[in-house]
Amino acid sequence: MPKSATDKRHFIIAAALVAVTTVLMDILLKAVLPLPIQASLEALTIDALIGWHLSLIAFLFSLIVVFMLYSIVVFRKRPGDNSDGEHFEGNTTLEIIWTVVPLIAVIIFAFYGINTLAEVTRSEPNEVVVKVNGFQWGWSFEYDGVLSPEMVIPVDQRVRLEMNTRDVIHSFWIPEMRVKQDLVPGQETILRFTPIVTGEYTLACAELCGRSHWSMLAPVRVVSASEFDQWLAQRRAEQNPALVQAGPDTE
Ligand SMILES: [Cu+2]
Repeated sequence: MPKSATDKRHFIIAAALVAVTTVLMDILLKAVLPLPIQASLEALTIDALIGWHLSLIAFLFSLIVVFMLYSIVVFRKRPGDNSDGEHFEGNTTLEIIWTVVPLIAVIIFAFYGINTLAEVTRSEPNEVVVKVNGFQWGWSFEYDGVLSPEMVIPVDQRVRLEMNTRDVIHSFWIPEMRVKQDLVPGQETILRFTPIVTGEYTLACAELCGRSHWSMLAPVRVVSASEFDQWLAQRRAEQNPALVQAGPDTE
């Protein structure tokens, strides 16, 4: 077989092995990734981005490891062969390819990332506003003057959290919603998401913030719109009976 044909055969075999390994690594990575349920619209968007990243990681891993292992095994030193390897210097075409292709991939992913961020952080009219207060070591929530130790939010409605901390940096994180945002002393930070699955979740602080950081948890309930209105009216009545008696304009 002429040398160029042999090279071509090696390349085709290695490329086929890269393709198969990419698919297997992609399946493996996505199977072992311990992601909780997708309970918000943002979870769908963010997981799609994570998925593409994992596919790219699977491909790059396979490209490097398969070519390396193939070379180690197929081109190993045979008994009695003491000859040197063939001498060659550089390959301009190859260098152009491995510069331009990753550059294009990085640009595509940058645009994809920017679009995802814009989508996840977008504002909407009629957002449900919750003021979130973080402190060492707990959370409190306020709905237009109504205080609550648990966070209750309506399903399928965009929530805007206006977050403040009275001491150190904390971080608001409900894994099922995927989004995460720091609370910074002296500066209000905003976090938006749209819950799509009713149920009970746990809010955790995701920033190491002191001795009892581990216990900085709060219950979160995603309920139907009518249940939310009922809950809010009830809490308002409990906290300020005078306001409720004053008339409907206090709602
Ligand atoms: Cu904290």
